[in-house]
Amino acid sequence: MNAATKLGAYVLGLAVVFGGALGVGNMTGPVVGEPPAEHHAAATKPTESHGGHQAEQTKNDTPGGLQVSEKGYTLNPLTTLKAGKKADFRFTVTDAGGEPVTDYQVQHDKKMHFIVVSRDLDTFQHVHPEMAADGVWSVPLTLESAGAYRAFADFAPTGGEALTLGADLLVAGDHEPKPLPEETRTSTVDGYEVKLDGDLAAGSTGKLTLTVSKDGKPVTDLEPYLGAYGHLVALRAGDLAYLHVHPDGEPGDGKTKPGPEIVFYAEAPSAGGYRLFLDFQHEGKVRTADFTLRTGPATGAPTPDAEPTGHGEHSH
Ligand SMILES: [Cu+2]
Repeated sequence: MNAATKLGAYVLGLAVVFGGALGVGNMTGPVVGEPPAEHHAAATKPTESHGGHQAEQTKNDTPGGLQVSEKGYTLNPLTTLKAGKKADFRFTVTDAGGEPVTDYQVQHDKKMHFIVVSRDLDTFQHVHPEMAADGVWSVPLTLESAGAYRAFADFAPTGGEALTLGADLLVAGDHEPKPLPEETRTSTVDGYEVKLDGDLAAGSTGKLTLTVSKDGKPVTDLEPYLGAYGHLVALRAGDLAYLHVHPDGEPGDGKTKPGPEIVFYAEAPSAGGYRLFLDFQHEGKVRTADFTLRTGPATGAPTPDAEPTGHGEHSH
């Protein structure tokens, strides 16, 4: 048992945040967690207001995903990948005693969310490994090109708090890194167009609205994917820190519509460039839209595009 575990506070964090362990706030723990699904109600705690979560998120502002080892838990990649070759990528998470962790809580329908991005933030994959009885996780993975990648393991050990650990994966060969794209607020994928409204603000919570359309028509029948209509992962350019992101509402709560808008609240730990990746499901298939935002320094004033009410409720 991790001595640092502060279960009470942590449980709050668990309830609300979005998947991706976005740990702004070590103590809060990152999280994944819209608490939707009845079927894992035992693992996650009852829902709780976003306001409640925000209140408790102020203790420590070190973002998640920056460390390979944190709070006694360590991410250990066991496989070296070759460019363009699909392989069974294996890893463990070990505890303070060096033993592989085998007991995990379910967050967003899964015990492990595994995200791999190229270090230049050009490519993104969000996959769900399977764990063997000995605690070794594995997932088929292809990294198309050579270069440096960052892998994030987003999980919560049973009895511990949610964590996002990050490890570098290096793929041998020639590599041409891409510069961070200019600010991009529209993303096209498989005939879908996703538009991003709202802004990230350093040090306060901003509202981000993603609007999905297809062939020029709003998509109003998005399908729940891992307990939400969309999953947003946001990473800071320069060090790939995870942002704290959580969705506004969830399928079946009586007020959240299945599109065309998906609303998130996110807080940027600093001014700078960010890449955002949205997973959404429609007609049985999950697709990823990507965006680039640049945020200015904290001003204490509402960001220009933020809606007064949403912003007020969520700032702190
Ligand atoms: Cu996941």
